[in-house]
Amino acid sequence: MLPVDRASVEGTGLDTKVIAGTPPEDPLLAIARVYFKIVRVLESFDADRDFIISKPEMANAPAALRRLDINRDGTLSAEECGFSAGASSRLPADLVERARSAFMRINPVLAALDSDGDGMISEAEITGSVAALKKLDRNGDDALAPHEILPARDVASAAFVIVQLDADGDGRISQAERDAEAAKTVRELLIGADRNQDGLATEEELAGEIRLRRERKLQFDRARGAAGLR
Ligand SMILES: [Ca+2]
Ligand SMILES: [Ca+2]
Ligand SMILES: [Ca+2]
Ligand SMILES: [Ca+2]
Repeated sequence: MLPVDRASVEGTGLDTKVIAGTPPEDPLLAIARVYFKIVRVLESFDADRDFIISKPEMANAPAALRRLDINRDGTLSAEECGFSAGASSRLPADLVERARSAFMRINPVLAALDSDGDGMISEAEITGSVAALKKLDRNGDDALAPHEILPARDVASAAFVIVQLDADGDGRISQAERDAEAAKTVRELLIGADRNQDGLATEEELAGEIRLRRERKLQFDRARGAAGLR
């Protein structure tokens, strides 16, 4: 598709600049640039740095993963995959542990590679990485584009809430954890998420509630716009 508009058709003089054939940039590309640096596994896969994992780059995944094994123990820890607790090493150890496990779980490429979900990529999982990556290729074009690699926003937001508040580390927010001071700003969200009112909000329930609220807000904004109340 060529971006042709009135100005590029009418002869308006010799200084007219005609820009043609530049495809619109994938809006996810800007996010991918940052994301590939965080999830170092992706940076290691992406040899030509176009933020797409091509078929040959997928085929080379085991070798690319082995390069990340800094301590040469044959497995990749979350840290070797790019996890970092940040500069403030004063964070409580249990919070760092929850963040580490969320890092391996919510980043689709890491979740796919860590097939047994133990938070590390073993030698066997490195060997099986080509097949694991293929499962992420939803549109079957033999390449992984940013839309197939980036985590779903609602899932990431829910995981963030769990990491912050899940004091006993069971992956859910209990009533007691909900009543804690730290939960003050999201208490209403947690109560809303607990649909069956068993006093527990799971990561899945939370992601659903966040998605629902975002959709409702979108609808509200649209209705307001349609009514000329912008
Ligand atoms: Ca690439
Ligand atoms: Ca290692
Ligand atoms: Ca594993
Ligand atoms: Ca694809």
